[in-house]
Amino acid sequence: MKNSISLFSYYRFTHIILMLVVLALIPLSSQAEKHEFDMTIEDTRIVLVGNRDFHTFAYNGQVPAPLLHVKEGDEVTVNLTNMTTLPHTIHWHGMLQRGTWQSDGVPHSTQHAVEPGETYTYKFKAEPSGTMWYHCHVNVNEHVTMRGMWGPLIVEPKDPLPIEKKVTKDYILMLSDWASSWANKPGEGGIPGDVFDYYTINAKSFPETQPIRVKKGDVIRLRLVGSGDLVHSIHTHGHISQIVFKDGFPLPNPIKADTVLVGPGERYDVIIEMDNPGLWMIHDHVDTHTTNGNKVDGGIMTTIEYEEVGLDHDFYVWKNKKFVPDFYYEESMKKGFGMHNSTVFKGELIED
Ligand SMILES: [Cu+2]
Repeated sequence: MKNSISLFSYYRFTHIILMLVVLALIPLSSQAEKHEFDMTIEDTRIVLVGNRDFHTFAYNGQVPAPLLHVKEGDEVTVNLTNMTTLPHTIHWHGMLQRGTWQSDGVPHSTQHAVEPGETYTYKFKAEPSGTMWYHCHVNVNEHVTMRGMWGPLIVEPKDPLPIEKKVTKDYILMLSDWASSWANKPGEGGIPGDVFDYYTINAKSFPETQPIRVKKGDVIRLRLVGSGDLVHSIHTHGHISQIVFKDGFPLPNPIKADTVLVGPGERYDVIIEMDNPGLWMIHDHVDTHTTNGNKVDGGIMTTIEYEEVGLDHDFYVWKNKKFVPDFYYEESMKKGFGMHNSTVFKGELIED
């Protein structure tokens, strides 16, 4: 009798322990995480190409701004400190801000702009998922278009699509346009009639952009972000691009294309199978966007480099190029969730 009771309590005990373990593990995968990031804005000088520099108002002193990588449903808190001499904000482009409209970052509408020396805290839930971005909402024409106030916000979906799971390399390409007449006149510019004469991917013009290095069998995802003022027509040679997401939302049927139009504010996620070894151009098909200060070649251009074919071809422009990883945040994207600063994008601090 005594034995059967102790056996019964033993089973009950192990059952309870097992249930507790299961209960603890199940929500772990779906549980919302809390992230808190401190961010500054600093007067910074960056170089687009050659000696073409620009005075920027840089989040954490870099252009593009740091990668914010979170999961759908996570709670995000960002303490923003303005160390420049002009007011700024952060608008979290694409976030629904349900119940948190005062974190939408729009001066005169949701908050007072963050004055020099002040700190403002943004708090919101990361929804919906997808390729999002963040940018200042004060004098957008100047601050976003030609002062580099933009960065990527990637919200991973709870349930990724089967095609997303095939991706082996993930790249972020933020497209911008710059009018050099305002390069060193902070607080001015961004007016009708501005003549844009520099065009960039992640704030660099060809030949200062970097190659996309792949091998046969890779499946790459290009997250194209229209962070400037013009429409860009991104053409990939030798491959079929599948447009899978528009502004973070999955398309009911992915569109096959070789050219993708990206307008201001828009995002397109393009998934491409690397099935054709070679050296292949990716460029803006708006011809004027492949110039630097009115000179060809330049602007929005890069190359897909397959390791199978090597770089040792006398015609290849980037034959001896110094390779800088993480230019497309591809290394930062592997680091898991959080805020990732990148030395690649760091500018030179401008002291008063
Ligand atoms: Cu601003």
